[in-house]
Amino acid sequence: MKVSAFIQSHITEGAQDMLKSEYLQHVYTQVVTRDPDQREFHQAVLEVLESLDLIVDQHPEYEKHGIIETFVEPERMISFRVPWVDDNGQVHVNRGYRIQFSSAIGPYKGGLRFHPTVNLSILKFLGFEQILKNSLTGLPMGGAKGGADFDPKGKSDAEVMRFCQSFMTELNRHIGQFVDVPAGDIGVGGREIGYMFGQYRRIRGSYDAGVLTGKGLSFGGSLVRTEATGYGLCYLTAEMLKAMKGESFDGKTVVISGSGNVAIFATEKAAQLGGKVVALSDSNGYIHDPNGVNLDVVKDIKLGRRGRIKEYVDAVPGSTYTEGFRGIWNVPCDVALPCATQNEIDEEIAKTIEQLEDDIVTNGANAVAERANMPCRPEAIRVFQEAGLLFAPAKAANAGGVATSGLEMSQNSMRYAWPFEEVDRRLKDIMTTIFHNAYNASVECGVPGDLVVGANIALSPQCGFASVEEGNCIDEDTQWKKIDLLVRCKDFL
Ligand code: NDP
Ligand code: 2IT
Repeated sequence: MKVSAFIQSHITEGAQDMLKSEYLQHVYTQVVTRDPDQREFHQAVLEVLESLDLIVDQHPEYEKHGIIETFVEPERMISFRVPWVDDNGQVHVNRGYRIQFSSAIGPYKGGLRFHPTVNLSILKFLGFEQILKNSLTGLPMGGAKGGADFDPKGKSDAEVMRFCQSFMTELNRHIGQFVDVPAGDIGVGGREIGYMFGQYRRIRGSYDAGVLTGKGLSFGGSLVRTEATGYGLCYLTAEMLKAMKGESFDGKTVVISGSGNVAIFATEKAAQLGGKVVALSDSNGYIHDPNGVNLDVVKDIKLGRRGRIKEYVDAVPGSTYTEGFRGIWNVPCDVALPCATQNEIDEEIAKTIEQLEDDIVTNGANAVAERANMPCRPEAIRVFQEAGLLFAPAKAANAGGVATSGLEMSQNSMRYAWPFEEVDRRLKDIMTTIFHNAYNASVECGVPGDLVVGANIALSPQCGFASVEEGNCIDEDTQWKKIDLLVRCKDFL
């Protein structure tokens, strides 16, 4: 047997173990065979296929229309060079990307990530999940993701500005308010969006406010967008606690990983809803403050000075700092909100969380809600579900960020800005609806309360059928006409 045939048969056998539908086995084998190194992408696809496995046999039309094959292949992948000059005049070259995954239900929409780990596998997984997440919001947005392997950490404002301008010099030709609307993600916040928006406006000579979201309030940004992902996570978690356990955040101890945009505003909302957040982290280590973290201090360090979380202990007596970011999950809690990055929680950490939550919780209302994208390994999710913990997957739990981006686009189109309370009310409504849609879908699939399945199933067929209704491939009749036309054209050449 040739090596490639051996690998192929190995992948096919693996797919047979994980999926019962032959159609989905075929799709998964094709995904892995095409891009064997894209592990994060395989993981994200497999999770969705495992959910679809529960319903796909009752829907032969999915296979007939090639819906799932269409779903897992991006419409377009753009990769480009990003040269920039540092403060010493030295030239550096990074690689930029935009994965335009699906525009079936609206313009491509999704964040930009600037982090040294950025590669095609990570951006494809993020873009793929974004399709489902965006459809869950009920707003007309397709799915995309982009970014660069650039590390903004330790760079001056001027260096970040030059990088963003160079990045947008290429990206501008691929985006537009009706085409593709990027926003922030890890390493891309208000500062970077501002620099990119300015460069877009300069190059295009046109004030297209709706081309980027997460903008500053003085140039078309929406109130609540900064807080939205963290707030939305807490709104959905609160609804999950209420609907599934008759509980609330009140009096609960909360641990949140990360200390970036999302973690900070999740901390704020969890505290407003009565929870006590006792630990936060960054990629170096974590702080533990048994009295509840002082958010003003955290905001000053992270948002004001772009410092490190360990500086917290200098300002707050009684708190401790421990090196190593994974140790945060040894801190006992009722509610765990992973807000840092993908695959931060493996099976071992999940068992620790489950054990610690068990030790201190007597009412059984303990919960894990993913705020980062795909922070939990599949084995970790199984540990939580088998232990009976409430579990909200990222696609549902962190949709508040992109939902509010959608509301920013609406306001830009109206040339009008809603007050804070109006946007916040809409965000809360959207998150509550997402929970109920996911929960109801889980019931319909015979796995009540499994929100992983619920979020994957709730609207994914709708995205697929939208592309079919729009003619996702040329039908036989059209194809023949086209060939006929080509033959006739050739006669004239
Ligand atoms: P930020 O860049 O503001 O913060 C990221 C945080 O995660 C920082 O504390 C960072 O620490 C930490 N972190 C990053 N990489 C690692 C790592 N490899 N190990 C441990 N910690 C790490 O990003 P956001 O808060 O915006 O994003 C956080 C997560 O939320 C991401 O998964 C993102 O995809 C997701 N998300 C973001 C949305 C948004 O609107 N911004 C919307 C929906 C999801 P350090 O400073 O040391 O790097
Ligand atoms: O992962 C995400 O949903 C985001 N980073 C936000 C995307 C957006 O377009 O607001």
